Amino acid sequence: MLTIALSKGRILDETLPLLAEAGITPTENPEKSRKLIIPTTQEDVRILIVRATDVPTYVEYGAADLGVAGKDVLLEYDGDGLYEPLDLKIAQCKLMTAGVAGKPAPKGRLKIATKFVNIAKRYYAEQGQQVDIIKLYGSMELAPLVGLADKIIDVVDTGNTLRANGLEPQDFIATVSSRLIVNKAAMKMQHRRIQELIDTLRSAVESRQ
Ligand code: PRT
Ligand code: MG
Repeated sequence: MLTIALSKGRILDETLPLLAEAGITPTENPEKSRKLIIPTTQEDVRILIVRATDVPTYVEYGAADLGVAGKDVLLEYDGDGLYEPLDLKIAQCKLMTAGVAGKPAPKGRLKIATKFVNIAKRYYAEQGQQVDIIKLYGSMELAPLVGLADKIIDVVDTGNTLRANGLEPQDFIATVSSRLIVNKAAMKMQHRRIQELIDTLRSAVESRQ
């Protein structure tokens, strides 16, 4: 059995066409189904539906053999039991800082609100800048508007969400796309099977560029 962890939304939407090229199609629509384990047209392949930030956890502990996770999630995840053999080049965006448009940063120690606490710590350490980091779980754009923080760190695609809230993207941190991740033990135990899937997915990705 090969178990693949995916999150609903853009990652699922953009991964299913790639898996289809490897002959793997869910037998029911995962966006509509309430089931969290979805069988596929290949009897020995199943899909687990998990939160985007939980994908690396399922794969590291071997509850899933493979998964698809954003580079933002992987940079934030603290673990080393994962291979990252393939950039699927889907769900592309950027990690950026953002703040109130036209408002200069205050003097002294900045307050940074984000769900990416580890990324924030590393980024400001590299800048040699001391900051206070405030952990949030969502609606980050609100924080600078109500004085909870001076800046946020979030993923940005079109920037429309920032603009709609009077914020502007400021410093670039990293480009983000989704990666195929593989459990290390599974890669050894099911090497041929998984390598074959990686190769098929790689051709599917390349034929799109
Ligand atoms: O939603 P949930 O809390 O369950 O988890 P999640 O937000 O981590 O998952 P999901 O499915 O929203 O995102 C999965 C992955 O998609 C992320 O980990 C990123 O790698 C990638 N991705 C690509 C994005 C975006 N583009 C993106 N635009 N993730 C989030 N966004 C957000 C952005 O922060 C903004 O709030 O979408 C909103 C619209 O973006 P703009 O810039 O186009 O307005
Ligand atoms: Mg989301």
